[in-house]
Amino acid sequence: RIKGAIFDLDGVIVDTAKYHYLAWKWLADQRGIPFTEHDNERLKGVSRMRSLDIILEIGGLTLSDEEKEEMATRKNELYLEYIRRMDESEILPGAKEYILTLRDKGVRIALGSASKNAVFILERVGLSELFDAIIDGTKVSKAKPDPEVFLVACESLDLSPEDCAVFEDAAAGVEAAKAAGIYVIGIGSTDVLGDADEIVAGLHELVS
Ligand code: B16
Ligand code: MG
Repeated sequence: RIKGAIFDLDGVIVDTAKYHYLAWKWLADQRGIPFTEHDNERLKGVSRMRSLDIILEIGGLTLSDEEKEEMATRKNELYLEYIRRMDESEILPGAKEYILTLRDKGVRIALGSASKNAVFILERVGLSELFDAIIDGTKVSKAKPDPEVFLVACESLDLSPEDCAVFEDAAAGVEAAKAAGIYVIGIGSTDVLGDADEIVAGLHELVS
């Protein structure tokens, strides 16, 4: 029986991957980099800078740190244009219901996301109040698959990793949770989440 539940954001609570893709795609097109939705899978759960490195690698392009900084900032401006328009209709099926069920049982709730825009997104979709702790890309320095984000989430909930469970849709996130010694429920398909302790298609499957 778990005492704390740590949720990833993109791919678990909302589908912001489509907006990340549109923003990166626009920039990749500008640079003549062939970037597909299939490639976008590799960006899931990894930091903004790491995402840029992957895209540049696909294009075989080397940029200066300054140019990279500029490109990442531009990407975020484009991304913000999309997420600014989000509302509660974009919460993935079952996510809110499942979090409410856990809260009713006294389970403490945390967010464990790589995104620096996590607080803004939770506010847009009206879920911020349901979280006892929000650990995101602004609070940790080591990106998934490093366990830092999930370990800090456990600490913030005042619980040990053995008492918690992580809900993750990305391979990097599953790896991070495992490294933190936390039970992990993969959200999505078995081919990317093979290392998870359990796999479900979405949180709707867990709502009784
Ligand atoms: P930002 P998660 C991750 O969110 C996304 O999956 C990943 O694609 C993105 O690069 C990362 O956030 C950073 O996002 O540019 O908003 O800081 O899945 O960890 O909730
Ligand atoms: Mg994710």
